This record gives sequence, C-alpha cells and structure tokens, in this order.
Amino acid sequence: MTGEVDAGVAGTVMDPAVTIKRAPPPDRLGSRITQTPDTYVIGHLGIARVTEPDWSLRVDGLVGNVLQISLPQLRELPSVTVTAVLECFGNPLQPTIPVRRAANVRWRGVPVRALLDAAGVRSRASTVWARGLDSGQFDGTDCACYLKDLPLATVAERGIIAYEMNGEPLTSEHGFPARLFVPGYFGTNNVKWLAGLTLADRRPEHLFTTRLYQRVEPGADAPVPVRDLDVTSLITSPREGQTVRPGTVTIRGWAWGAVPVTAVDIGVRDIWQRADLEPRRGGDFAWQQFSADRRLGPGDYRILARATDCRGRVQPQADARNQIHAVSLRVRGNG
Ligand SMILES: Nc1nc2c(c(=O)[nH]1)N[C@H]1C(S)=C(S)[C@@H](COP(=O)(O)O)O[C@H]1N2
Ligand SMILES: [Mo]
Repeated sequence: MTGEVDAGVAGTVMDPAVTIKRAPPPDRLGSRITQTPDTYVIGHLGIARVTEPDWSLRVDGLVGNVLQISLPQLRELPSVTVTAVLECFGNPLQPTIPVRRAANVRWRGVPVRALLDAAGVRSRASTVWARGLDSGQFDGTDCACYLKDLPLATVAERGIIAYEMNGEPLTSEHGFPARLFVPGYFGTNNVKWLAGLTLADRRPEHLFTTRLYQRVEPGADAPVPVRDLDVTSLITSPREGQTVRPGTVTIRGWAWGAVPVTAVDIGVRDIWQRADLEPRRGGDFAWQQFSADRRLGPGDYRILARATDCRGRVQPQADARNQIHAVSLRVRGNG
C-alpha cells in the first residue's frame, strides 16, 4: 500500500476472500448479452458489501475542485449505455494460462469525462488512480484497498462510472453501487466498489498497479500494465466433450479484442476454413459472432478457432493466455 491513498469507508464488510467466485464454462456464453448470473465474478480480496447511504465517490488529486458524489447525485447525471466485453486477464500469478472468463454486458453509467470536467483537471495530470473499497490479503500481501492506475486520456475518452449491468443495479459481486468500466480494457482495470478517482502525474506503487498484471509485449523489453484486450475467440457451440451425429455441425462463438476482429478461421484436422463473422458495430467494444458449418463423419475431433484483428494480430497457437480455443467433439452413429 502506498499510504497516500485513503483506505475504505469504515464499515465496509468483506465476505471471505474468494479469488474466483463464479466462472461459467464457454457453452453458457452462447447469448449475445451475457445474463448477470452467467457473468464470471472475480474478487481478489473477497466481495465487498457496501451500503448505499455510506457510499460516495470522491474525485481528487490534481483537480481544481474536489468532488464528492452520492449515488442519487450520480444517477441524476446524464448517462450512457454501452455494450462491451468484460474479460479477465487470468490469474496474475500464472499470466500465460488461458482462463476464458468473459462476458458481453450492457453497462449504464456516467461518462468519467463529465466528472473530470466538473472537477477541473490540472494540465499536469496524466493518470487516474481508481480505488475500490475492498481490503484484505492476496498472495500473502495485505492490501488496504484495491487500486489501479489508468491513462487519463483513455479514461476521459471512454471510461464510465457504471451503476447498472443488463438493466439492473450492479449486484454486490459486480461492484455495487458503482464501478469503473473502460471498454476495450482488461477486467482488472474495471475497479468495483469504486470509492475514489485521484488525478496524478505518476504511477502509484501497489500490488495491483506496479507488481501484478504487468507483461512484456511482443517487440518490447520492459513490462507494461495489462490494459488493451488481446485478440481472442471463444467457441460456445459445440461444447467441450459433446457427442453429435454425423452430418453438418455448426461451430459458433464470439470473437473480440481492443480493435475489431476481421477474420475467424476454424480448424478441423489441419484444414482451416474461414468462418462467417459479423462486423463490429460502431464505437462499441462488443463481441462479434462467428459461425461455420462443417460436415463431419464418425470420429474424434478437435475443433479450433483462431481470430485475427484489423492490426494483423493473430491468436497464438500455444503458450499464451489468448491461445486458440479448442473443443473436443465426438461424432458417433449413422448420419
Ligand atoms: N475492487 C476490485 N475491483 C476489481 C477486482 C477486485 O478484486 N477488486 N477484480 C478485477 C478483475 S481481475 C476482474 S476480471 C473484474 C471482474 O469483474 P466481475 O467480477 O464483475 O466479473 O473486476 C476487476 N475489478
Ligand atoms: Mo481478472
């Protein structure tokens, strides 16, 4: 902990630490909008139970006016609704293991830009420290809060203070009463139980800022925080281990990344075939559906999906958190 950031609101109750609270398998993710009960839950320090009267959001640091906003005040500000992917980077202690925890959610909230304008951000500010009310221990380190730092330009451009998920108030698990959400960024940045935004001109030292969730990107030598989503795809049908009759099998799923996905290829026994892929819509960071039909005779198969984005990035074959997704399929009987 830095000692420079206030700890949580007194009285915030932590549920016992659960690193993974819920992680539905890919075949639960077939619908375009992931229902809240099918949306994975991560709380490194546990789940914070915050009561509305105790809650407010503070905007401070390099600003002209410090703001303190209650939930009713937040709800009165003009809001936006965005459909966007929420995706977990994975266990920060095992950063190359794919976990495939993802969801496509309708978020409603207030653009961070509105609060920054009201606070009057000083020109020296380059970064936003976002603080959550959860506290506890992770990997042997005591944390007085959950903390992330994000580039001011991106937060101002598309960050929201989300207070609704799929048309309902956030549940405690997903960050009630409000969380930061930055479309196109990894889940780790979307601070739940948000209590403070501090404008600063440098990075804060913290377990979740400068120690965990760092990686060396291809062609670079210094680690950087994980922010932009990788190019990824997920097969939602067939499901892992499914048995089907011989004939036409439809392979379906979702592809996404920080920038639009332009192609998904389906691999069956070393034959790769381009899938149909819907384009990404407008400014949304929603996932894109792909589908492909393959005629399969009796046998055991591995079905692979590999996405490519508009910058030419391709999902790696192996040893990467976003390596191509594979499902095993058994085709049995007469067609
Ligand atoms: N305050 C707080 N925010 C947090 C976390 C956390 O442990 N504490 N976990 C992060 C991680 S790693 C992910 S993937 C997302 C998960 O959001 P969800 O639980 O709503 O699916 O929340 C992020 N925000
Ligand atoms: Mo995560």
